[in-house]
Amino acid sequence: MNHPSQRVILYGVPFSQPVRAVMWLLLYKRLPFDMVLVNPGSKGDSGSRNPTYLAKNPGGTIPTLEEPDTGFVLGEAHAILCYLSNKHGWDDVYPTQPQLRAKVDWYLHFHHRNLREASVGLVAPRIRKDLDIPQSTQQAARATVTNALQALDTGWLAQSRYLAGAQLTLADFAAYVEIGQLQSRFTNLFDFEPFPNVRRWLDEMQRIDGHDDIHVVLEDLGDISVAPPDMETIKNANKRALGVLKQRLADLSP
Ligand SMILES: N[C@@H](CCC(=O)N[C@@H](CS)C(=O)NCC(=O)O)C(=O)O
Repeated sequence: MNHPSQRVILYGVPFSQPVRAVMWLLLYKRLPFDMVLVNPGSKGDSGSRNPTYLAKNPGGTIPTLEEPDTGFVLGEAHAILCYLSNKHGWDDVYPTQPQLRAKVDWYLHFHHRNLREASVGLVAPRIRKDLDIPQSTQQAARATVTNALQALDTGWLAQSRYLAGAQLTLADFAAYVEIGQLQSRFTNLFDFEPFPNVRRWLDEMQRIDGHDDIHVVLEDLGDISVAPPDMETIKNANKRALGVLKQRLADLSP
């Protein structure tokens, strides 16, 4: 039995893409956890740039994972996904066969200067007007995302059902939280028409257990391609997403 005090703690907000990747894996594997709200970039009490949080994760970003029973703390979404899979023996999503595992790692490394730019250059400029992200940065990010999707479409996803082969792996969770958010059913910030293999994979990923639970926040924000959402809408979307997550976690508890 998973006593509440032994549950892992995940720090972050559901709107954060790397946080969603970890939430999704935990829900998919039905491992109960506690979520502690940490606002990205804020220096306030519950902010990722507050000294209390920086003591856990000096990089000041979400997500961070903490194991209350061992005191172990870990940052970086991909490191967290790999650690959880190693610890719990989730070999289906993180295969132990060296070459299969290396293909998952290949995507996880590739992700950072490629599909991750979707958030930095396409989504963030609409959500965080205060950051004043220059047009040139946004254009460069769109070009990077387009090239990366081309590589996925003509490479990885042309050869196999999922990114690293025939099975769903950590690579798919990590990639979908960036790519999936851009679809017309969510933010509507990218046209996937030229990428048939990516579209096929997006459809598959939407059928994976936990998808709908972790995308409540985006469903509530809706199409942001024309008008950016106001702070109240973002706050309420995160709030409802946490409520749904709480309910889902209660269902998982023995
Ligand atoms: N490479 C990191 C990226 C994490 C990241 O950039 N998180 C954003 C939210 S989506 C954040 O915490 N930003 C706040 C800040 O940089 O101050 C990971 O995958 O965990």
